[in-house]
Amino acid sequence: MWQDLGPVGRAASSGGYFRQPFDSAERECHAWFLQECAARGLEVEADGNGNTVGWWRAPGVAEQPGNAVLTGSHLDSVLDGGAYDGPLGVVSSFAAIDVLRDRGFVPSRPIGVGAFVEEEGSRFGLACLGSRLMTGATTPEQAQELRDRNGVPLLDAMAAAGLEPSLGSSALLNGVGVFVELHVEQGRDLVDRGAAIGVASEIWPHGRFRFDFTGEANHAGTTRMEDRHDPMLTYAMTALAANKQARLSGERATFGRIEAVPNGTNAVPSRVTAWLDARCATDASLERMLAEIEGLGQERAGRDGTSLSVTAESVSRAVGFDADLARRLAVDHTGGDWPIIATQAGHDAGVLSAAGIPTAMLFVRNPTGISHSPAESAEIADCLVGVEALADTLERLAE
Ligand code: HGY
Ligand code: MN
Ligand code: MN
Repeated sequence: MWQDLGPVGRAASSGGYFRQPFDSAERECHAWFLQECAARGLEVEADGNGNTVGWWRAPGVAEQPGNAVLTGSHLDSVLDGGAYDGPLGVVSSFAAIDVLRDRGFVPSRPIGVGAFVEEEGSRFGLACLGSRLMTGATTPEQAQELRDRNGVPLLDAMAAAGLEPSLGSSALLNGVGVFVELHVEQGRDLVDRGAAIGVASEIWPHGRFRFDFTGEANHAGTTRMEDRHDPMLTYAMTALAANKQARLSGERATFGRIEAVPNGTNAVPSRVTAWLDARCATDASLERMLAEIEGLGQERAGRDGTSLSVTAESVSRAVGFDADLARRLAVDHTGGDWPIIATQAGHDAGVLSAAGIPTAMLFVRNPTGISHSPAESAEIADCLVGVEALADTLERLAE
């Protein structure tokens, strides 16, 4: 399975992945998903948001409400992303079902493998769009306002990919009693602990905020420095202030995306738009950090004679996973209990947990801890341990 997915959407230059939702590479991943479901006789169900689940219902499995076990992850990637973030969870879910069948295990509950769409928000800007629509955390009205960087509306992108979107409506979670997502670790906690598998305790609150710096376009040569209203300067000082705030509080602030208008070489820009990704230990500290950074930006704008407006584009509140479930899944394994660790990375599991579905995450060790980069990695041995761990977990949940 890993080799089949490997070439899909991979850039020859960087080795990174471009699997943005509803584009050809991501749709090829989706077709692969459907093939793997068919190969295992899983019954495929899709919703109007682009999410899909393949169900394993052993013969005679009673369909009591709230007793289904859902696993899976996402197939879309960030721009120039790694191979594992998302797909490792989906491939491992199919492999775990194969392991359970090899063991002769017959689940007394339905087991589903899910593929959630646009988890990264890398095309339409809202993280976990598919699972947010599925749980109602985002309304269809909000979602249909979303556009990609070329101005293509979400519904047009879905239709262009051959889908018949019906945003918001989803029966995929009906009857789901528990969700468990396996994911490559995006950090070095497991490396430092010498553990191959970890269980998530919480997801830090985090958000994406668009900073619009407006100045005055002018000639790069004839305009004296003291006569300028240069938004690039206000942006630069705000980025440095954000970095300092995060270092002081031991939290996270990143400006990774920027657009300058008109982006000319010999002109002071009229406008600079930059996106801040901020992640903090609590909701309150996230709000505080944003206020600090915006305040420092406004102060600098005052000195530069520019203006700044900040718009929250995607906010994910703190997620505390079900502690009893985490402990139940983490203990009593050959080789010892799995560590229960926090993460600063958002996941569909966070959205389902916030919607009240008992949810757990399994992390697989990433030797470098690097993610959202072509350098993201995981050892095949650890990935295979992850498959066994997911199979054990599904067995505990579905027996
Ligand atoms: O950005 C995140 O936290 C996640 O990887 N989507
Ligand atoms: Mn990611
Ligand atoms: Mn992910």
